Amino acid sequence: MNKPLTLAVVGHTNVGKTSLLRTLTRDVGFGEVSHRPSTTRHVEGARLSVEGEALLELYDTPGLEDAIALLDYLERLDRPGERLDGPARIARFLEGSEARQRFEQEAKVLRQLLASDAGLYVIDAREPVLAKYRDELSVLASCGKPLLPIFNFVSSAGQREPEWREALARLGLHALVRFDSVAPPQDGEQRLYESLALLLEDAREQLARLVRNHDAQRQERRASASLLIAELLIDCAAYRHSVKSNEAAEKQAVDALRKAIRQREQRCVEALLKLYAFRPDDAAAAELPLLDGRWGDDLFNPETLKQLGVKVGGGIAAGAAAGAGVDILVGGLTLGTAALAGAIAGGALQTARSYGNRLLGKLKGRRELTVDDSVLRLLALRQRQLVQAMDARGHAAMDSIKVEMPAADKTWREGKLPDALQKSRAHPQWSSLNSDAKLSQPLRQEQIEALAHFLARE
Ligand SMILES: Nc1nc2c(ncn2[C@@H]2O[C@H](COP(=O)(O)OP(=O)(O)O)[C@@H](O)[C@H]2O)c(=O)[nH]1
Ligand SMILES: [Mg+2]
Repeated sequence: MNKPLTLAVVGHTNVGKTSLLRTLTRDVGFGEVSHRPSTTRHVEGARLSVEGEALLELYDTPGLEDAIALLDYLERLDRPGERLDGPARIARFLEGSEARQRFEQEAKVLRQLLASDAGLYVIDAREPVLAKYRDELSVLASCGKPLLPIFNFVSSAGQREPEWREALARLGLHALVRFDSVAPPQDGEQRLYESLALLLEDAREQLARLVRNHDAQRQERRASASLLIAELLIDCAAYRHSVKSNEAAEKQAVDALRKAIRQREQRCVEALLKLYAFRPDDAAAAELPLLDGRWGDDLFNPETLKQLGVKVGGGIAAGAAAGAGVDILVGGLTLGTAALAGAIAGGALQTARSYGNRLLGKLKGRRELTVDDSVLRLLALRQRQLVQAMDARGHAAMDSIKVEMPAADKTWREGKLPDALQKSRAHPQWSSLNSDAKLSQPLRQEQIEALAHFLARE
């Protein structure tokens, strides 16, 4: 077993050091992130392990606040006739009394860097390269530890990357990584660890393991997300509620159905957020691409469906159920439930639906409420958007998730619905929302997996 590689995350105050740690550890609760300067007052660490083996330790540090004065002070530490090198000067500084008084904050940072294998120097790429930053870099570089500059805020307008590159090159720092901790690039971690491996030859294998593990986890998360979405869709597709055919009872039943579906969607959202290690409210207040956003409230609005480009099927357009997003199928004595179930199972659902209105007018008895195809489409689209947004989101992000419309999601907008959903229509017992649910049926599991597979492949 190797010793974990230790890294000190250093840099000026408020450049995003704590944010970088949050994103690298996928821990939204790490430390305290604030736009106020000097929030991080002491050194705090986090450990990344793979299969129980600690591979990497990251230490957050307070920002360097007075590097100009410190550099002046360091330069005056040489005694007459002496010319100390960087690390010797830092050592002398740390032994002296100023390290416990005036430069207490700076001393904490330098001690941590000296105790680490390397430093990640976080840069707010929007800032001009001011004297205080040059001096800070000069102090840090004189510790004799490898330093990897990390460009944060690179997705912001007005960043000054070229200026920074030049300043870094003058100090002999040529390797650097662009890593925005709020919106990290897809391969951001990989690049970061690979660049580190160039500076730390001995840690190459450890870092490669981290990268592999990172990839594997991403894949696993996606697979689990697909399963969660598949289960949601099957729960909703198989949902069926039989109701007496009178206006009041129907209205009540339709309301209850809508509520149940919304709650079910919210449960899926919460499970997905948890899977991606985000907080429950990271998306609840999110602006959906829809109306101004309470998650789930506009699910049954035909306008919403239109906005999303979901093809609105017969059920919604046809009058009685207009705006309901609910298929009203006709059951009861005359038609016979068996006949109806047969029609559904035989794939004649569309037919049952187009005749729905006419039959409705003629038949009395019980009606069956199910969720319209368009609602299933919308549910699928939304959850997929959420997953995409979380995939691209750093754990340092503070704003709520903004879900953009994926450009090419034709399958769910207008294509034929996957077989698993068609099948589920005929199996009310597959829906956890139905009171007579039998969820452990192998056939149900099979369909969930098939649908998850389909979702993951897209
Ligand atoms: N937009 C954006 N904001 C960031 C990023 N990194 C940090 N911030 C914000 O910058 C501020 C300072 O971040 P923090 O991590 O506390 O900086 P520290 O003092 O260096 O630890 C906070 O308001 C963060 O939300 C980033 O990559 N993009
Ligand atoms: Mg901090």
